[in-house]
Formats: sequence, structure tokens, C-alpha cells
Amino acid sequence: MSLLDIHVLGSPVLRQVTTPVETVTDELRQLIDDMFETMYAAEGIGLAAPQVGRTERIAVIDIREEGADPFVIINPEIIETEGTARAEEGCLSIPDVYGDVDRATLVVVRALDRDGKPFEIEAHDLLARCLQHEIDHLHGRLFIDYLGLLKRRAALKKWEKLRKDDQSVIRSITPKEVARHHHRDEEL
Ligand code: K1U
Ligand code: ZN
Repeated sequence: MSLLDIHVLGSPVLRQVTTPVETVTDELRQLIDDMFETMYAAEGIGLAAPQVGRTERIAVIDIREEGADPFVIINPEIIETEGTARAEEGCLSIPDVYGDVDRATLVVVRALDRDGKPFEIEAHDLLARCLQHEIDHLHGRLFIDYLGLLKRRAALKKWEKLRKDDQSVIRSITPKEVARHHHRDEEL
């Protein structure tokens, strides 16, 4: 498995609409494994293909809660929603920038699994939020798009300040992040 570089705000791939997967090949299964490894090293609860520079409609999710197993969604569609709640979100592609986003509290998502088999998942609360965040990535949308004008402006200002000394649109996971991730695994 390998760690993938993460694209950050400013990289055009984050704004692209992804392409549906026709066949889940071994090459795509390798990509999925690498995405899981990258998500864990970056300490995220989800990761979508555009964040690693890919245009396939694929995202991986692990909210690390008891009873919630990691899973991949391929060609996901939200087929039902219920309720709304506002909560703070961040994004591995806009590190250290946060904002409150209204999302459905319940979603039903239909997708393909890593063997290309269709499944449906009913998700609540954080898992529902994470699914919506990742599916947004697959449509070129970012959480900052939902912020009001002033909050969005403040978020972008913070982002510009943070990246003043590094304008690159791709970030590599640092050895420090990898070490922290391994250390946490050993503790568990
Ligand atoms: O796609 C990404 O950028 C990953 C992102 C997904 C996310 C889902 C739901 C709410 C916010 C963000 C993250 O993993 S951000 C970091 C994170 O680990 C986290 C976020 C919320 C609660 C717990 C952890
Ligand atoms: Zn994100």
C-alpha cells in the first residue's frame, strides 16, 4: 500500500465532477486501499478520490465509532434524506479551516462496494454528515460553499494566511503524521 498526496484548495481536480466507475478493477481496489491508508495517516474520517487527484466516483469512510465499520462507496447516490442539523466541519483539503454546515441528519445512500455489488446504507448523525461531505467532493463541492458570505470570506482569508509561505496545491502526509498514526494504532 502507499500513501497518496492530498490535493488542497486551489487544485482544479477538487472542483471537477467525477466520472462513474464502470468496472471495479484490481487497479481501483489498489486505489481504494491506498485511500484508506492515506485517510488514516491524515487522521480523517473520510476521503474522496478528487482529494488524491483522481476523478473516479469513489470515497472511503471510517468514522471510528463503535459498531461502525470502514467502507468504500462507489458511484454513491443519496436516495433519501430527513431532518437537518448544523455542526462544524473541516476538510483534509482545507486544513485548519472550519465552518458550521447544515446537513441532513439521516441519509439513505445507494452505492457499489469494492466488489461492484450494490448496497444501501441508512446513516445518522456523524456518519450521515460524513457521507454528505464525501459525496459533495464527488460533485466538486466543498463545505465552504455552504457558508454565508461573511463566514466564507473569513474562512478563505484564514486559508490564504495559512498558505502564505506554501502555495503548492498538493500536500504530502508528513513523516510526523505517519508516526503519530502508527503510535495511536499501537496504543489501541
Ligand atoms: O473529506 C474530508 O476532507 C475528510 C473530512 C470529512 C468530514 C466529515 C464530516 C465532518 C467533517 C469532515 C474529515 O475527516 S475532517 C477531520 C476529522 O477527522 C473529523 C471531523 C469531524 C468529526 C470527527 C473527526
Ligand atoms: Zn473534505
